[in-house]
Amino acid sequence: MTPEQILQEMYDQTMVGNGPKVLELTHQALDQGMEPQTLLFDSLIPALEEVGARFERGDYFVPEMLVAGKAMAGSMEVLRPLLADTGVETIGKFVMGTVKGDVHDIGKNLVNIMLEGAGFEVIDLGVQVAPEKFLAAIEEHQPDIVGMSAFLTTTMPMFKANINTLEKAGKRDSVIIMVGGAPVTQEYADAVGADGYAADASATVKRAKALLAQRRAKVPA
Ligand code: B12
Repeated sequence: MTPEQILQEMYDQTMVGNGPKVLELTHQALDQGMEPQTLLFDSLIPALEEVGARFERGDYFVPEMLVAGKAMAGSMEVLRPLLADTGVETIGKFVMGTVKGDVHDIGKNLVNIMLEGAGFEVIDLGVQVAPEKFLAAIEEHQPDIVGMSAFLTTTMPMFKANINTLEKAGKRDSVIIMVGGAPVTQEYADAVGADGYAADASATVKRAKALLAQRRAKVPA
């Protein structure tokens, strides 16, 4: 198969949630020397975007979203070590979680991979993370940045709830807070009082580095 054929086939098989085939194609593509980023950005992510669009139109239902998500996640497990170059020196600590009430984790996991690749130590709290759990993780790990992910308009208000909990505990100013997820915008991030927002994983890495540099320039180590 040509690289274009592999990307197309991977897209089609992700859309129908054929995990084993997507995994096989992932290995085949890598064996042929294709870049992991190409598989991610030119096949897997577009496939999930289309799955979301079909769900919105009523052509797909939750089970279809679930199997498509699983198919992508299986491939990401193979791509993860290739994207996250472990040789990089640690540049900062990042605690990350999907907010309470929300189980979407594919976008968050992708951000984690890219952050690790850029040299961040990432502590992943998983999904459905309650405000108290974010607080406990901050107290335990003392991260530079806390990232909160939300994929539902109904769970986005948890950003504010989390920030309120940190404020009450006197921890708000000890961390940089970044928020993200499909429905989140810069305006929303500003409205809840987050320090940073990014629309995708590579923008998150850039923004995280910039926020960290700003903070370190202000606070002498
Ligand atoms: C797969 C999927 C699921 C899977 C999730 C599997 C999993 N393990 O994640 C399952 C089937 C479980 C699911 C369930 C539901 N889902 Co759903 N799901 C999706 C789908 C198709 C893809 C999401 C995804 O992973 N995309 C791929 C990644 C790579 O997305 P991304 O946005 O590009 O990610 C980037 C950024 O967001 C950013 N980012 C992400 N996190 C963070 C964090 C920080 C700090 C930063 C800075 C950046 C950042 O970086 C990421 C990487 O580049 C979307 C459609 C869509 N277009 O988003 C719907 C979607 C999010 N789901 C939706 C809905 C409605 C639901 C359900 C309520 C359905 C139902 N009736 O039960 C449930 C809710 C369950 C719950 N309580 O959470 C709606 C939400 C609508 C809304 N406006 O709120 C969407 C938009 C579908 C649609 N078009 O209607 N879903």
